[in-house]
Amino acid sequence: QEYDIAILGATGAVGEAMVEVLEARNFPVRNLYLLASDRSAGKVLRFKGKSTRVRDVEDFDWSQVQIALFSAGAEASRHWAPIAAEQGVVVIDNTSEFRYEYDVPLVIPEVNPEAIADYRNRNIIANPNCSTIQMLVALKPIQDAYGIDRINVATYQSVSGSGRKGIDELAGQTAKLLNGLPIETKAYDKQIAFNCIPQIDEFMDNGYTKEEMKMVWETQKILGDASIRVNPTCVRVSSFFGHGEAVHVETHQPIVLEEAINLLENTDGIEVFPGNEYPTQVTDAVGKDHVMVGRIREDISHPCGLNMWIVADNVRKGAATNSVQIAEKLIADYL
Ligand code: A2P
Ligand code: 11C
Repeated sequence: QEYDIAILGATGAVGEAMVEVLEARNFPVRNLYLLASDRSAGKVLRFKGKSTRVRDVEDFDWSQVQIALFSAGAEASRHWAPIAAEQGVVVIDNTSEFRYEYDVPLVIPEVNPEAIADYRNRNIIANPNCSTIQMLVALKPIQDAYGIDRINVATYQSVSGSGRKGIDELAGQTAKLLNGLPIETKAYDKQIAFNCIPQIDEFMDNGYTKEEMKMVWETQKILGDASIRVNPTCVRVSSFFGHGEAVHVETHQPIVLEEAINLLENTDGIEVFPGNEYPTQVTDAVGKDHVMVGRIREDISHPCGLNMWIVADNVRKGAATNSVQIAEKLIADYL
């Protein structure tokens, strides 16, 4: 069986990856509708060798599709998701708009695929934040075997997490600085070229950023355990694609290092880099659909601690691929 699919935000960094991933994974697409704002209506993208015109979402008849992948920002999701859902479309939403609502499932297919069943509540499934997705794919086997008490995490996140404006800002500033020209800052409050910025998204009342609190809220919701303590610091670094994370996890049961490595090696969606080998964003993760883990070692300061370095392509596994994998499970088990 084939499905009619819409992508809202098709001209964005994630939207374009959604088109690529649908094609690469051979998703059974009958008709693909590419939607964006009137700014880019008429632009042409390629899908399976054919040119496909981008349409203005304002003119779209949602009853033509069964599944829609949304990545056009929280405001667009707030407006369009209920309208599409009302017409019977299952919306897989990559924004933070519905993630924390109790009746909307928040899904990583390798971690909590069973939650997809709750799409029936509102015809909406939320796709988690990229930083949460790669961390929990790697930590799920640890949670199952030892029980997680606490997670300390520092992230190293590329500018593509901010969409096209982040990519353009890093490229523009880098070129200007290398040519001795003055730079402008628009996407970020401080210079991002050749720099690291310890702020992603806005500050909350508790002094954490929203990106950091997303990692707390989403970890507890997805693992179904509000007692898991998460202590994050999120940092934007001057790479274009791929996020890295230094994760220090504390478990209820003592960890046997070799056993933990073995568990990770035998989990779908994870590639372990053994010993002193390690993945990096640019050399290993970009363009890949799985999560890479290296530097796995015991915490020398804690009896139940394990350290690891987790890397993934934030635009693919952190966004587009995860959404398409949700759609794959949805059609296999429910539609
Ligand atoms: P457009 O090209 O028309 O601006 P990114 O996060 O990479 O910047 O991409 C954002 C995506 O979301 C783009 O495809 C953009 O389309 C789309 N978008 C943003 N706001 C809206 C809106 N109000 N309605 C429809 N699409 C939107
Ligand atoms: C970033 N994680 O790297 C963000 C982007 O809630 O889906 C994704 C924001 C989100 O900037």
